[in-house]
Amino acid sequence: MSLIRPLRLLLLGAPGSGKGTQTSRLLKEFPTINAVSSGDILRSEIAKGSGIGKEAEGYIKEGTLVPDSVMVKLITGHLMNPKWPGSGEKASFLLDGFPRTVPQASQLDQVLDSHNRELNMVVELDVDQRVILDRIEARWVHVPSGRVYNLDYNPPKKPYTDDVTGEPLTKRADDTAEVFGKRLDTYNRELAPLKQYYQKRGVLHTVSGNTSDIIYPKLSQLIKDNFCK
Ligand code: G5P
Ligand code: MG
Repeated sequence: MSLIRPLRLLLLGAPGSGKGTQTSRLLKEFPTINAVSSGDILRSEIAKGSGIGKEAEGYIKEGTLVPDSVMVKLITGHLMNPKWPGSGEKASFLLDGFPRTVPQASQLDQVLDSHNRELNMVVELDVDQRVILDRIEARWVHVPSGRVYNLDYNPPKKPYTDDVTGEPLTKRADDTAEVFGKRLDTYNRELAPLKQYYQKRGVLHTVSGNTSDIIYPKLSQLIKDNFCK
């Protein structure tokens, strides 16, 4: 499906609500979208052993947020990098996991607005938080690509192995019941002011459902209604 004008989308959603899952599905249906996941970028920095990775690792393991200044620099640097296909004025992009505080949102807006690339759709994935913990405990990931599996819901073809590269899958260090509880608390604390911020900008939508199969058609339709006709 092709877009008739650039989509600049942010997905908001609790840990495990399915932001990564919805992103992969959107990229299949709308191949011109370029996606950025702040969590995936941080995990690849950790895997590389970079300075930012070393700084971020402790926060992630604790289930707390990496400081706003670090995140804004890291992600806006990515969005503005001319080598990234999503960086042009006419390009479409999707943000997964950034911004997640009001200071991050307003600093990102300053950068994007000054390049005529303001966010034009923010969608909250509203999933009952009681169904999420089971998913997280069954999640396995392929860090280099960001591909996400679930032993029950979307298992890899070969157990604990990435479908595309054949490399082993790993568990995320923050996918334990204890750390997950903290991540959820952090999300719930930041969500209301962030939603209010985007509501004022007139770009906020919410899609509700307790499985990704229920949410996806609603999300896809929202994009088609606003960006395909
Ligand atoms: P992340 O990496 O952004 P979270 O906590 O926001 O992490 P997470 O855990 O990556 O979000 P998700 O992407 O919303 O969750 O969910 P997902 O991976 O698609 O789905 C979860 C699991 O459920 C998968 O196994 C999937 O297969 C399965 N699943 C999906 N749908 C269904 C379904 O319908 N049914 C079932 N049964 N299963 C399903 O951030 C990590 C950390 O990085 C730092 C923070 O420390 C953060 O905690 N960070 C930031 N810090 C500051 N500012 C920022 N902007 C930051 N961004 C990241
Ligand atoms: Mg994710």
